[in-house]
Amino acid sequence: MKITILTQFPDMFGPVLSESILGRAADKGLVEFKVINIRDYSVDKHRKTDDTPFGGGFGMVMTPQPAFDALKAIGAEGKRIIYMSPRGKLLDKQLATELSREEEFFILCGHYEGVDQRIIDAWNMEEVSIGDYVLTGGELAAMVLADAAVRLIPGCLSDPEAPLQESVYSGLLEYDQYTKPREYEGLEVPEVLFNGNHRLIHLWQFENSLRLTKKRRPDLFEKFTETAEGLTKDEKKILDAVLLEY
Ligand code: 6GU
Repeated sequence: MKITILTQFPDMFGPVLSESILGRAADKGLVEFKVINIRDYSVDKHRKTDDTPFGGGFGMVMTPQPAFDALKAIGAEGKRIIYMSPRGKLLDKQLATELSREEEFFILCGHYEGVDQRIIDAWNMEEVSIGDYVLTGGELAAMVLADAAVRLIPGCLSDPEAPLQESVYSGLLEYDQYTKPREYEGLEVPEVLFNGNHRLIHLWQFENSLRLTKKRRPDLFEKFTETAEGLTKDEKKILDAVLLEY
């Protein structure tokens, strides 16, 4: 997969794309990141990329010329282009999964008050937001989107089942995790995790996930109870008990 990011702040991306799991995915050849500085395409003598908004208002708006020329120069015509914006549709697991299967896509990061609408319209961009809050720019959001998509590329994570078992991908929040030591400053790990009975351990984890999801994300919990299929007898019993609680 190839992901090309267009930004006025290319330096923000360095370590995020080269370290840890994203860096390893790039080393393995699963993904190629390219970061393009929009300023490099500005024909303005001060390399300006934004200007004041028509109609008045606060902030600066990205001008069409540098973005159009950058997009033409990198061959983005007819390609999937995402514009990171708090006005966009919310990033979720469906979109992350879909993007993880793309051969190539582009991400435009805006700043200040946004970009000239003609950039979005003429290049048929898809607006994507990462949540109901406003960031100072699209760069952090672009990194979130790239991370969420790349980790789902087959071969990126060591265990291919991992993404399916975790939190939102299974429909429930992930259960509590513990590691060594067994006792730390008088704090103990739940006894069930040591009894070697994988069925009991699984049921404890299932119950823990159910309770947590019901409390924190009633929306996900309701969806899970409506669509839950293929539960074992024991799992159903636990679900019924959790459903009956307060
Ligand atoms: Cl994609 N961009 C900005 N600037 N703010 C956001 C966002 C994106 N998603 C949520 N807030």
